[in-house]
Amino acid sequence: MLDLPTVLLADELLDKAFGRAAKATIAKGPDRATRQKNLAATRVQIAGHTLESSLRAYVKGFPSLDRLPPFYRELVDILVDSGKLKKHLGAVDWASGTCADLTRSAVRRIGKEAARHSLRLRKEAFGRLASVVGQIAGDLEGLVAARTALRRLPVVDPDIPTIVVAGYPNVGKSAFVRAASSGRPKIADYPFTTKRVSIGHFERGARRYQVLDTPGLLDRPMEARNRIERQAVNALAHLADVVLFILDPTGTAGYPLEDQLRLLDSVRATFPDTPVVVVATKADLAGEETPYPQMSSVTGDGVQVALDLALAAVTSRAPASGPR
Ligand SMILES: Nc1nc2c(ncn2[C@@H]2O[C@H](COP(=O)(O)OP(=O)(O)O)[C@@H](O)[C@H]2O)c(=O)[nH]1
Ligand SMILES: [Mg+2]
Repeated sequence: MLDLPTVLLADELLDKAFGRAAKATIAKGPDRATRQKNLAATRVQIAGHTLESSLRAYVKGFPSLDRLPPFYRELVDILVDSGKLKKHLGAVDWASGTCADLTRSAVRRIGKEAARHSLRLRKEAFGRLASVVGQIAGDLEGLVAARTALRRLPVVDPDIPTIVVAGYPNVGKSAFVRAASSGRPKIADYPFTTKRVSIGHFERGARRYQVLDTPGLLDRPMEARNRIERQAVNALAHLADVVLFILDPTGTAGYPLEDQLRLLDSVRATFPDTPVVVVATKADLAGEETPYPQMSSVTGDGVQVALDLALAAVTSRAPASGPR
């Protein structure tokens, strides 16, 4: 979801900058001495500019965490220490400016001094640039790690209405998301658990909706959650316009109906501002009676009705009362 710049480590960045500089082999000038000075100045300029602009692009390319949608902000907070990230970006910004200053003064000196000093001055400038980049080597490593973590965020659209599916394991949540989706649900990494989130889309008229299956988060009593999982649930609360709670009254999931109803209460308490719609699934199999509408993801019966009920709950909600 986040389009982040590729960040090079210190050595890679220096290789790139000095490699580009080395490609400059001829410089203009009326005589040999001037050409020698110009070549040294050009090399310093190329190396310095490459470093300055690459580092500046890293700083600009990282999203301002404050401007992310709340769902992502909450997840980013789990994945990276935003205080550290700010420090890394600050250091890289400093290095970018310092490379620019060093380059300017080195080029000026090469211009002022005799041609026989050009080579030495160029080497000194390269040494200083390398030293500046070396000082932020750890910060670049931090950015590379943050980028790796942030790229694993699930691609959800925080702006389209979202149905979040809940219920015990094996009740048929994934089967429902598949049955409800017009295409194949996308499977995305779910950074805070070993599970993977699946995201399906469907249309009603001109409007697009997404259905989200979040294994490991809304399939167990909330008390069993660790801090990170609780934060992930909080992130979901920003996203969910409605929770569709799936009951399996057939016993095939291995959880008694009584336990499932207790989880339902817990989910309701977790999302006090979000409507929760309940459906009973696996209607193609024999099961206990429940007062809830029935569906089967195998035959497809009742799947559209379940979606309609969920959407009716979304649209009837007063927009100002939501967690957004
Ligand atoms: N007969 C029947 N089986 C279903 C239905 N929905 C899911 N299942 C089966 O129940 C098992 C668990 O389904 P799954 O979607 O993986 O459950 P999840 O853990 O809640 O995501 C799988 O073997 C599915 O094929 C249904 O409507 N009818
Ligand atoms: Mg599943």
